[in-house]
Amino acid sequence: MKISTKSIHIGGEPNFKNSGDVVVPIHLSSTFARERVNQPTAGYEYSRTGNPTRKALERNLAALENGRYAFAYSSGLAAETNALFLLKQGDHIVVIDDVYGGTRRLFTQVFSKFGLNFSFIDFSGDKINILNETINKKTKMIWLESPTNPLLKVLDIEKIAQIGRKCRLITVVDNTFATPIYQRPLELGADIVLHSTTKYLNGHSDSVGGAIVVKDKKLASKLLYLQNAIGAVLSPFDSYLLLRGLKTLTIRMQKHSDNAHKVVKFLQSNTHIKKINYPGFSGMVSFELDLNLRQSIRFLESLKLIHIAESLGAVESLVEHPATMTHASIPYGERIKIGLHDGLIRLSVGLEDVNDLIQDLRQALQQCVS
Ligand code: P1T
Repeated sequence: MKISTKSIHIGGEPNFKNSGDVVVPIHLSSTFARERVNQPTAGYEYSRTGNPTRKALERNLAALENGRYAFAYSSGLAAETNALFLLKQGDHIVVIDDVYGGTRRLFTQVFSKFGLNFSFIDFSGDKINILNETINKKTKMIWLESPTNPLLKVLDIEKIAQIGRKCRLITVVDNTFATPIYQRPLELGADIVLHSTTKYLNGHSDSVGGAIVVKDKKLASKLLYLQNAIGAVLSPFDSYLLLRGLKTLTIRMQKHSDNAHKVVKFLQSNTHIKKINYPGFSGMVSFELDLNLRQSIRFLESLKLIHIAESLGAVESLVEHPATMTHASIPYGERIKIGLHDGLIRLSVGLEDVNDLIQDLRQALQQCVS
């Protein structure tokens, strides 16, 4: 089955013994009655442990990433929390330097208190060998986003996963920006693929969620245990919304990508833009304005159609200022070292008519320098 077919059908197969629904019903029951003490009905006991709507979603997500097991959580950060709880005190994790600000905050401000140690380094492109120098006896995990947030660097997942395998590490790939339409990390040798489903997978800015997909049975049984023990699970209603959003993932991603290509072409013609980051697929673009902080803010506030908002990957275009919004929790020196300057703007190109988007960007660029 091709991915667009999987996203519509897997997990939602009609049950002809019941009513034959073609849409997965929302099972709100928090618990499930059983006839015998030792026999949960159809495998369900309690909705934190397992819920039929969430299960349908998890089957769909596993299929999309070509994995075998999927787990849905109440947010992307909850998914990350579950992945980190695979480790123990004293373990070391090598992390790509350009990650979502909230991810860095979770690692440096929360998990470091419990004895996990993190090295944030740039191992993109020909800097990949830095990995070998940074990995030590205590290293247990390599963590990356590709494309990264917000500089949109594309990493060589296959080579990184090879290094991970050789050193017996768990390679985690946050696939939020690429989605399984453009990149399937498990096929490239990664052990864990992770998503903030809040973004492209749901696609409509009306649900916060996260997911993990794996192939390995042992890893899956540890994650299943943690999902229940930690309890940050996705609700039945959000699971339904996500299943609904996923049905149009392929077609949405094609249009995000088409629109982004055209927006990039327009931005290239503007003299106030000194650098554009666009990986050539998906709908995320970031660019650096040759302007001061005040003018950059003025640009954002002059946009009429494109909303200034955190988050990305939805039908409506969103724009944000990483230095003061999504990555504000990173100390100034660190931020500049990574390359997150005050003039950097991140744009999530939505599904509007691209000429309306370009017109909005054009008038805002004129406003901010006038
Ligand atoms: O917001 P949440 O669903 O908890 O997901 C966290 C997260 C994880 N990974 C990546 C790559 C992300 O971009 C995010 C969340 N990012 C934003 C809210 C943002 O505007 O970048």
